[in-house]
Amino acid sequence: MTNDNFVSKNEIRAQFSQAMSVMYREEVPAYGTLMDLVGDINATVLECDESLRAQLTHSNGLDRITEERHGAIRVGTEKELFTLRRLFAVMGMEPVSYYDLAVAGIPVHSTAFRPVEEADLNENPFRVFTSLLRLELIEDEDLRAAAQDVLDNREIFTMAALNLIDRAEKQGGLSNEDATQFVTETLETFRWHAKANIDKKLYDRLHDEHRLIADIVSFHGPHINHLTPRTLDIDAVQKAMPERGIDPKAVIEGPPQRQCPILLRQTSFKALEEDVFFKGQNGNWEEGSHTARFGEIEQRGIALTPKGRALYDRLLDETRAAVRAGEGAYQDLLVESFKAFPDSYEELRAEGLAFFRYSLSDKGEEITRSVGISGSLDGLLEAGLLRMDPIIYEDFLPVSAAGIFQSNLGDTDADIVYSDPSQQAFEKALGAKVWDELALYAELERASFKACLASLSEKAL
Ligand code: OOG
Ligand code: NI
Repeated sequence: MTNDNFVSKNEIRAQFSQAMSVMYREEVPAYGTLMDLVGDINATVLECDESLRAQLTHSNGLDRITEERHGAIRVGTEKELFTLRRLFAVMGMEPVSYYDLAVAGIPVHSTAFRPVEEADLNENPFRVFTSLLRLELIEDEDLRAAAQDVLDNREIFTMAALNLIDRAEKQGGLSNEDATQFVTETLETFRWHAKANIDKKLYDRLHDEHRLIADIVSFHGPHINHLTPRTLDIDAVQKAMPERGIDPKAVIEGPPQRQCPILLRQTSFKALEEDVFFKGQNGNWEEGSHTARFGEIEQRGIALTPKGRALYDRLLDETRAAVRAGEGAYQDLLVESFKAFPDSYEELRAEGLAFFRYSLSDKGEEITRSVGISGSLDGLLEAGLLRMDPIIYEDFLPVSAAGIFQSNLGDTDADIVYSDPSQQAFEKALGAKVWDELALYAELERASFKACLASLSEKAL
C-alpha cells in the first residue's frame, strides 16, 4: 500500500476527538450543556472583539476553536503508558512536557499527548493529559501488592486496537477502513465501566489510601475523566454556569483576568457521584458509588519564555503562600500580585517574557524594495512592516492541574511519601523522551521571523 492510501493522522485525530465528545456527552450530560454555553459565549466574543478575531485569523487559529478540547486519563502501569504512547502516535499526538504531581500530594506523574507542529495543531489541537500512577509512593505494602496484582491482570486495550496499532507502525499509516475501525476500537479503552474489577472491600481500602488510587485501579480501563472545551472568556462562562444548572468550583486556576491573557486559566465543576457495582459473592454484584468524572473549561493565552514563566511561578507562589486558593481573599490578592506582570504585548515582547508569531503587516506586504530596511526584528517592527501575534500556550500547568485533581478528590490530605520528580523513570516507562515545550515555542517564533525575512527579501528582488 502506498502512502497515498493512508488517512492523515490529523484526520484520525479529528475523528477520534469527535467520537470522544459524542461519547462523553452521552455519559455526562452536563458536558453537553457546558459545550453549548461555551459555544454561545465564544460566538459573542468573536462578534464583539475585533482585535481578538484578527489575532486568531493571523495565527490561523480561528477555525480550530469550536473543535478544540482536551481530555484526561489516568493509567496504572508502565506497560499501559507505553502502549498509549503508541496509540496516540497513530493520531499524530506526541508526549509534551513532564508534570510531577507528587509535590502536591497526588501520587501520579504526567505528560500531555498533543500534536507538536503548528499546522497540525491548527487542523485539530486535541490533547490528552495522561497520568501514570506511582504505586511506589503508597506506604502500605500489602495494599500496594494487591493493587499491582489487579493492574497486572487487566488489559485496557481491545485485541483489534492492538493489532491496528501494530499495523499502523509497520505500514506507516492506516487505510480509511482501518482508521474508522481504529477510532471505534480505541474508544473502548476510554469508556466508562460501571462494573468494577474488584470487590468492595478492596475498593474501600484503596479509597482510604487515596481516592485517586481507587479510581485508577478499580475499573477495567482508564475512563476519560473530563473533556474540556476552550473558551475565549472564562469569566463569562464561570458566571453563566449556575444559570444553566452547573455548579463551578470557587476559584479559577492560573493567572488572574488580564488585558493580555497569559498561559492557561481553568475552572471545573464537581465530579458526579455515580452508581457502580462491585464484585460480590457467587457472581453477584454489590451496589456502591464512585466519584470520578467532571467537567472543565479553559481559556488559553500567550506562551511565556523561561523568564516569563519564572515570573509567573514567583507571583503565584507569593499569592498561595499568603492565602489558600479557595479562600475569599485569594482572587483579590492574585490580581494584586500580578500587577507586577506587564500587561501589554509590547511590554511582554520588549522584556522577553512571552513568545510571538511574526507575519508581514499590510505595509510589509506592499513593500517592493527593501533598501534601507534593517533586518533586525526591532527595526522591522518599528518600521511597521511586521505584525506580531501571541503564540498560544498549548500545554498545562502543574499547580493548576493539582488544583483540578484536588477539587475532584475532596480535600483529604494524602497519605503518600514525598518523592523527587522522576522524569527519567517516566520516560523509561513511556519508551520515549517527552518534548520540551519551551523549545517548541522558541522554534515557532524563530521560524515565523525567518519566514518574514525570506518574503521581504524576495519582494526586494
Ligand atoms: C487531570 C487533571 C489535570 C488539567 O487540565 O490541568 C488536567 C486529571 O484529573 O486526571 O486535566
Ligand atoms: Ni483538564
